[in-house]
Amino acid sequence: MAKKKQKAKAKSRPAAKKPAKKAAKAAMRKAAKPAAKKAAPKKAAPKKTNGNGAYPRPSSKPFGQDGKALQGVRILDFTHVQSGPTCTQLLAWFGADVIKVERPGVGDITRGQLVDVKGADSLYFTMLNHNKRSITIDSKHPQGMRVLNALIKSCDVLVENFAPGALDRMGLTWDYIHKLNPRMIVASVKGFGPGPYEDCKVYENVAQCAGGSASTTGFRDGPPLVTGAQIGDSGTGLHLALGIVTALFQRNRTGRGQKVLCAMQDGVLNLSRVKLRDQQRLKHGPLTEYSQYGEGIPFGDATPRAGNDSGGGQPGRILKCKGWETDPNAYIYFITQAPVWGEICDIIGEPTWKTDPEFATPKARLPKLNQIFERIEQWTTTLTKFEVMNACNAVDIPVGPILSMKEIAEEKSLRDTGTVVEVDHPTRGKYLTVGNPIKMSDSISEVKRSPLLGEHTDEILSDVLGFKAAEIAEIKNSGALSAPEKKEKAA
Ligand code: CAO
Repeated sequence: MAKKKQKAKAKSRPAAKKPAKKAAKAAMRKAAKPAAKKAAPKKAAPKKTNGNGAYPRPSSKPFGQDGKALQGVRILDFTHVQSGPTCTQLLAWFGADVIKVERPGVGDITRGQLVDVKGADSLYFTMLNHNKRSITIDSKHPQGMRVLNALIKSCDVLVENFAPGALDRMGLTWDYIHKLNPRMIVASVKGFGPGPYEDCKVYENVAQCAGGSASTTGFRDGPPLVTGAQIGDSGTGLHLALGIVTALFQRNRTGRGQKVLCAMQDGVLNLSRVKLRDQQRLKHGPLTEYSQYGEGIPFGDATPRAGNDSGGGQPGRILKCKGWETDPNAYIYFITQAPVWGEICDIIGEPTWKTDPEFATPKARLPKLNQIFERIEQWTTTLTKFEVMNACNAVDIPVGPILSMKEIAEEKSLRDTGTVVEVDHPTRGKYLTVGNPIKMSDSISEVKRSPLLGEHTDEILSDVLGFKAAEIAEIKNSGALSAPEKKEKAA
């Protein structure tokens, strides 16, 4: 665990470990002392610091060969389903030792959800739990609690996304954990923050709806829509990971842990903030870049759904390309960005629109966006989406081909960068997954397969927690680590 490493470091660099507060007090005491009679000897120039202590010497090892960013950090991973596992998988990719605690015999419920290969862990599970170790513990069994206590003492962070109150019902309240390990960071995903809905259980689409995404997604004349990107689950997991590393950073200075809470509603709202921007702009007049303005349709009192209009104030639409009649993804996102209006006019064969006062300025174009995009679509339907992309990129017109998951899975450049990775698994064989999307030059992520249920129980008990063989036997015989059938046999 991190503790051992930090002790070793403290020996070799005591000055670097001196807490900032102590250092400041010492400096004040010195300053308060009466001036010495003799002139003080000239002090050596102070070491350059980053505000929290001296930097270590820059490593002499080549980049990518001096460990990983979160090496030495140990995570007690009490997460399940998607939001929490997204967070701990990221931390594991950055080098943290992530120990996933699962219920004996059952494990994370996703192991058995959307099963495609009979008898093997589902892709739902494997794709969210890479690089972790698994231990099974019944947290409601006294011997299970014995193991959990040992884990709490030896880990840096506990991450959980149980339903509200579940962790407390296990006896793992903040006060209990903080007393056992004052350095521990306790990080939670919940559906809602404190308030009227804090006790509600929440899944992805509930969060998308409660966080303002659904009301602003879809077409004006249709119902609210949820998006395929898991902004509620994975999005909140990402937010939580940032909260955890930030809390680890603060702990370097304060020496103590803290609670980190990410509510899914808040995470979705953070990702939908441009729509709250538009809500406030409504008070000052219509949202002129929305298609409905050009179509003469009045605005109501809330940010409307805007179809595929661009959110950045530059009109954009999804347009058909060659083959759209049979290929559901033969489309391209096209933005009529003002700085490249001239290039757009040339490429679609309407050079006179560059100077025609009816089309020359963004303001003049707003009421004619339907006409303009119909004309651009006449051009895009003559080419494939990739041909449109090549032609447009050559003159800096930003466009986005609508890539299917099939195309993404087969895209060579994504394989080359490790964003799409093939992983081998003992019970399901080879499968594709999304690797770490955050690339760091000195902390290279390798994707290792997800653990089988309880695969690392023994090694964690002995190597991490230091239980002796007799203690392990006692814990195991109690039934605290095994499925209920085994418990009956043991009893
Ligand atoms: N040993 C013993 N009991 C365990 C255990 C273990 N190792 N792991 C979990 N349990 C128990 C919990 O203690 C809880 O028991 P009680 O209700 O008696 O206290 C029980 O299992 C169920 O846990 P849960 O309430 O978290 O799970 P659920 O299936 O009922 O609800 C979910 C799932 C996701 C709706 C809920 O956990 C939740 O709202 N989480 C917060 C928001 C969130 O992350 N949502 C995203 C879900 S998709 O990523």
